[in-house]
This record gives sequence, C-alpha cells and structure tokens, in this order.
Amino acid sequence: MSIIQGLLWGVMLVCVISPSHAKVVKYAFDINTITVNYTGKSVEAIAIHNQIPAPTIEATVGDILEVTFHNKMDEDTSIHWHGVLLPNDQDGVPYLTTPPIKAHSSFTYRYTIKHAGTYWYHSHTELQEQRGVYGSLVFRPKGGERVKTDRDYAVVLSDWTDENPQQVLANLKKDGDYYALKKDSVQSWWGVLENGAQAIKNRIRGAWIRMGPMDISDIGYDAFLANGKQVSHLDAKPGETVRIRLINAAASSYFYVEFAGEPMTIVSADGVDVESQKVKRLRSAIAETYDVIVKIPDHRSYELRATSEDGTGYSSTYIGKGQKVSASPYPKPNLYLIDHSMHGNHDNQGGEAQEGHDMSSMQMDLEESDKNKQHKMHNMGFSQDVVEDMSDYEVLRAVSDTSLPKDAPTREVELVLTGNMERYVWGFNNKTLLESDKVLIRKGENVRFVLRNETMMHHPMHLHGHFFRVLNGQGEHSPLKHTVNIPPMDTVAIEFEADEEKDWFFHCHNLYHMEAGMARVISYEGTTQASRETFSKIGHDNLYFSGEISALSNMTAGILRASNTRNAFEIEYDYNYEKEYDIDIIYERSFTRYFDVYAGANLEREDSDKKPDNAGVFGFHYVLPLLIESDLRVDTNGHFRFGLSSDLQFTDRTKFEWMWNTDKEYRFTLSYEVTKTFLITGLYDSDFHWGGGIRVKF
Ligand SMILES: [Cu+2]
Repeated sequence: MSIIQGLLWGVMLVCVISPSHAKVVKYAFDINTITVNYTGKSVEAIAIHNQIPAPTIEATVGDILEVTFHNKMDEDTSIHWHGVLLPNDQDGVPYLTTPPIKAHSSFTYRYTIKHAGTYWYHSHTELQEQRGVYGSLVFRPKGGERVKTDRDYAVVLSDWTDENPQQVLANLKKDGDYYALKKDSVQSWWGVLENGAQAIKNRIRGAWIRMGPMDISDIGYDAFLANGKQVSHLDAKPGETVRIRLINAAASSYFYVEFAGEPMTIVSADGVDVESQKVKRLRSAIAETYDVIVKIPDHRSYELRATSEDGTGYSSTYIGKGQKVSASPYPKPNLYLIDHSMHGNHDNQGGEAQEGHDMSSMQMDLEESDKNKQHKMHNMGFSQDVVEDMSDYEVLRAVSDTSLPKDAPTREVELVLTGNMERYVWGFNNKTLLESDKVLIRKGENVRFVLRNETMMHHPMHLHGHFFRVLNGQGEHSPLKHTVNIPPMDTVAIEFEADEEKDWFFHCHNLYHMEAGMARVISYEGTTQASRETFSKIGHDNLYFSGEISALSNMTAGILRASNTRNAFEIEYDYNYEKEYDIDIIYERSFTRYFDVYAGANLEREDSDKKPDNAGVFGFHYVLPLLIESDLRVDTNGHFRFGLSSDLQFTDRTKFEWMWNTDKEYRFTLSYEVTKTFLITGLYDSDFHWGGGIRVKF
C-alpha cells in the first residue's frame, strides 16, 4: 500500500463534543500486513496504520475514546487495552469479552477514560503481537502531569524475529532449548568445568532436583527495537527535562534500561504515580510501563539503552543533539553461576520447600517478610538513595494509601506457576488454560492471589480490568500494578478489590507461555458468561510434528512424533539393513513433567534366522534425580523390561547420549550439531555394534 493510500484510509484524530459535554476523541486505523526489513531480510509483519509501533493514542481523563479498526487482513484480529479500566465488553480478548475483529471487517471500541497514565494497546489474537501489532496509550490527567517536564515521549520497546512466530512456537514445542545455540546460551559440561566449583555445584544440585540448566529466555531474537528502530533519536535541548514513557511491548523479552546521563527518576509504574525514585538501571518485565524523567545536561546526545535480559542485544534511543554519549553496556549474564535457590525469598532451598506449605503459614511468611522489608526501608531512608540496579519492586511506593476496603471478606487463591520445558507446556497448578476451570470470585471481596513460581523462568503476570496491590513491603503504600514479575522459585502476593463483573483474563504476558497454556479466566460469580466453548476458542492445543532419522554405516534409526499438551503418538525404529529390526508404535499420555504412561506395539526381529516377535506393550516413563529417564514396560508375552537413559551436553554442539536396559541392550551415541537440522553421529550399539553417519532432525 502506498503512503498516500495509507493516509487516506487511516483517518487520524477527530474531536467532537458529545451531548454529555465529554469530549469524544476519535481515531481510525487500518490493520494490515506489511513488509519490513530490520535485519537485511524482507519479511512479513502486521501493522496498525502501516506503522510499527502503531501510532500513539492520546486522550485526557474524562474524554470518551472511540477507536475504529479496519481489519484488512485475511485473518481475525483484536485489540486489547493493556492496563486500562474499561467496560468488560471493550477489553478486547476475543470470544471472552469482545467479538474478534473478523477478516475484512471493522470494529469500534468506545470507552470513557477514567484514569491517567502510560498504557499500551496490542492484538490479543494468537501471536500477532510478536509481528508488530502494538502501540502506546498516553492518558493525561485533567490539570496536567503531577511532575512537570519540558518534553514528553513514549518509547516502545520490543523484540523482533524474522521467523514466523508460529514457527518459533513449533520449534520450542520440539525442543524447549531450540534457540540456545542461536543465543549462545547452551549449558555444556565444558562450560560448567570452565566456571569452576560453584558452577559444578549449581549444575549437580539442579539436576538432583530434576531441574534442567537455567536459561533466561526461550527465543533467539534477530533485533531489539525502540519505537520500531534499533537506533533512534529524540529531540531535547540542553538543560531540558524529558519524561520517557517506557513501554515493554516485547513478546518475550525483559529489558535492562539505562541512561547515559545522571540516574533516571521513576515517577510512575504501570501508569500509576509512585514516589520519585532515582535508579541507575531499571529492569522492565514484559508488558510493564514505567515513566522516568531524565535531564539533558549539555549539547550532546545521551543514549537510553534497553538491553534484553539475556544479553543478546539492545536498542538505543539517543536523546538530545550532538556528540553521542553511550550508556554503560549491560554484561551478558553468566548462566552457569546463577544459583536457582537464591531467588527464593523464604525457606525455599532448591526445590524442597515446595511441598507441605499450608496456606496459613504461607500467608504468615508473606506478612512477616512484608514487615521486615518495611523496617529495612525505613532504616535505609531509601527514597533519597539511588538504586543501582532495580530488578524487583521493593522501592516502589504509591503516592497515596492503596489499602483495600477494611470490612470486605478476603478470598485467597493460590496459583503455582508450573512448566514443562521438554514439551514446552506452561500452566498453573500443572494445568493449562484448556484443562482448567474458571477462578471464581465474588463482587465485594478482597481477592488475594499468592503466586508461587516453581519454574526456572521469570513470568510477568497480567490481570485484565483491575489494578492490584503488589505486597512489596510498602504497607499501605503498596504500589498498584497491572503486571507483576514472579521470579524463578519465588512467591509474590497481590491483592485487589473485586469491583467488576463478568470474566477477565489473567495470564503470563510472555506471549509463548500464554499460548502454551499459562492463563486463567477470572470470573465473577453470578455474572460469568465464559463457557467450555469459550475456553476452546481462546486456548489452543495444536498437534506438533517432529522427528529425526539417522543414516549410519551399521544401521538406520528414527523417530516420528506427533504431540500436543498431554498426548503423543510415536513411531520409533532401528533397522540394520539386513533382516533385524526393532519398532515401537506407541501412544503416550503425559501426567506430569516427570511421569507419562504409554501403550502400543513392539515389532521385533532379533536374528535374521528367527521369526519376527510381535507383542503389545504397556509401560511408563519416570524422570529420576540427575534427570535420568527410567522406563518400565511389560509386553503381552509377560516379559518385563526396565531401562535407563540420559544425555550429557559436552560442548555447545557435542552431545553424548546413553541408554541401557535389562534385556542387556545398550547404546552410546555421540553427535555433533552442525545446524539445528543436520548432525554428524557416531555410536556403539550392543546389537548393531559400531557405526557412524548423519542424523537429520525436522
Ligand atoms: Cu511465563
């Protein structure tokens, strides 16, 4: 589409005075596919008004905002107003609250602006957000900002991959560590040894509690963007103060944000004012917003750098004119030296304290830690200090009392954040959205969510339609947020006043985690409309196909697999080019990360002069400490077999695999990964002996 057409079709701002004297602020935009080139390669993206990010939508508290979207695509879309309090039917979660914007149709969202702040809007349809459907919202308070500045800019941070996001998800479903090589975050034993005693201890302790090596991100990105560019510029004159409205619109990246000049002053978090706090470096979780104020001291151009937490790249926004001043680089974290148990805030040592935690003691723990933190803060006189590295919420303090109504009954909901990296399945309490029921709450209650993260990753949890208090130790001044990070192996409590109706989405804002099941529907008893059918429209459980074939000098082997969240069909074969073969055809049902049950058939011919031996098989897999997989099976001839298998990542590209079973079969395999699909392999097998060749993964 040409620029002229774009301008003609996308009618910008129109203001009308409505009969109720509220100003109506109108926008109209197209949503369409466009071609972008961020990396030297032209690929398809989706844009609002032909722009990535979409245009900033501005309005003032009290205005009626009316935004029409014309969907020019062949697929459905939707727009969610992230962090905005609005009527349920304007919230933009397709099928749950608002109808989808069907292919080649239009939809107008209309609501009154009730509160000021920095928010954003984005597609809530599948993985469209990753392809560019996001933009900033600036809602101004009626009499101007509480903290005045000379300039005011929105800086929208995002991550970009040239791959189709659906392909990204399919790759992760095959192998949760699919992008480790691209991100240079493979956790090899060579690397463990290079990093010494602490790394060895971390690795063994992790494996003992059946946790794979720590990683910070799932996806290898091709670029990180600020306002749609890797390097961008904003005007400011020497001596001016600038309000930067930082919006983390990334699909799955946390950012460390640092300014090249004097420390930034945080004045607002998730759109809500907080007491001014100076920070040198700020970590922004996915979907959070922060307003920070910076000062341009002289005739130079100061960098605002947002580095992805995994250290694989950054975007630069230069503010001011003249010679460039760089922010200090954020070093790539050494994954080998991250101790998982360090994140636990209470008595979580490794993974042990995960069981037998009854709710009352959990609550006491949280309240106790709340008091301790308050005490600590008070002694520190924290607000005068500059925080070097703000990676939690301890210093965020609301400007007013945020206490919930004192006389309302409290409902406590415990949600354990769970994940299975092997199958790339995420959820709460070991259930995906599709497997779960609604979380029922009642209007008039104070609702407290206790969010306990049992995974090795950060999860940015977002609640639609409400602000919640994060119990961060600030007592009555606990900050109000719409998105809260839950660190690995940590527990965070949030609470809110249930003052709405109908159904609201609550989910991890890592787009791929949400799509893989980490979401719930929060429903107000009596007014809920969500049915099982609704769930099946907002959640997906697609079948993913994967496989590998080895062509070796002594044999050929392969696996073909089709799987979704709980089920897998698998064909596995070995064949020695003569008359000996061993084929398993099984159906497998996964119950937990550690346990699955299978049934099927085994077709085997052990010797070329013997008859084939076909039998039905039934068995289970169970993951043992040190991440060793055990396999116990019985066949229809009454024959039992027990086996063990595991692997060791020697170097970034070299992997050693082994298996052994009570039929005295064993195999050692060594593979070198040339690419994600092509490997060179050598093995020794008890039946087929030495061999070497190639292995293709798909
Ligand atoms: Cu998550």
